[in-house]
Amino acid sequence: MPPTFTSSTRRPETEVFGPNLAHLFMLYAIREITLIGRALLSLTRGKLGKLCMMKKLFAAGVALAAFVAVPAMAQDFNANPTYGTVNLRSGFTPDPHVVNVQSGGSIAASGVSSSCAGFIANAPDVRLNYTAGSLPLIISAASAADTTLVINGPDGSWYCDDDGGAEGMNPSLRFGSPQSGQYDIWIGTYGNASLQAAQLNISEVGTR
Ligand SMILES: [Ca+2]
Repeated sequence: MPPTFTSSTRRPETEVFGPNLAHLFMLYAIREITLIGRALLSLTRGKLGKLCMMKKLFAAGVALAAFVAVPAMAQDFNANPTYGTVNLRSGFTPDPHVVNVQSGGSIAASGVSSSCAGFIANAPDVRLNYTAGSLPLIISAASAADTTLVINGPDGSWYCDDDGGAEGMNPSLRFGSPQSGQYDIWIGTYGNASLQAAQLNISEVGTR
């Protein structure tokens, strides 16, 4: 039996498929008007348009940089150190060089590395610009509180200690053959974010 169209499956008479010259001409006209409009816009906007695009690209770049940078590191070793910069050349006197600081901050040092302890600030507490000789470099803290050390060395590596110092729960880091360059130093408070009075000692003598 041949198929038959019922009223519900029959295409309506008004719906036309295939080429329709009037329709094509209208599309063509719309396309031309759009192109002319765009050309006029770009002429009038000129440098402003370019500036807007550069701003957008810059914003996108900043957003991407932030996205890349944030998970990598909270500590900012480019920030100005809270308790100043120290410039020392091997053989300096007096030894130790002492800087009075407040340990601690709101950031868990474990974010730097799982081997780091305590709470530290974002900006370094002290920056040491060191010119090495043949002596070791010992960086330690002394405090009545339990303090920690986090150091970003000239090689870009992170060094941490909690209780390796001479007394109590003081931290100490010893560089046997230290590199010359920038040491960014954070003194942390172990276990909580409180600020505690502490002494940072920079020395070339002693064992720890
Ligand atoms: Ca400690």
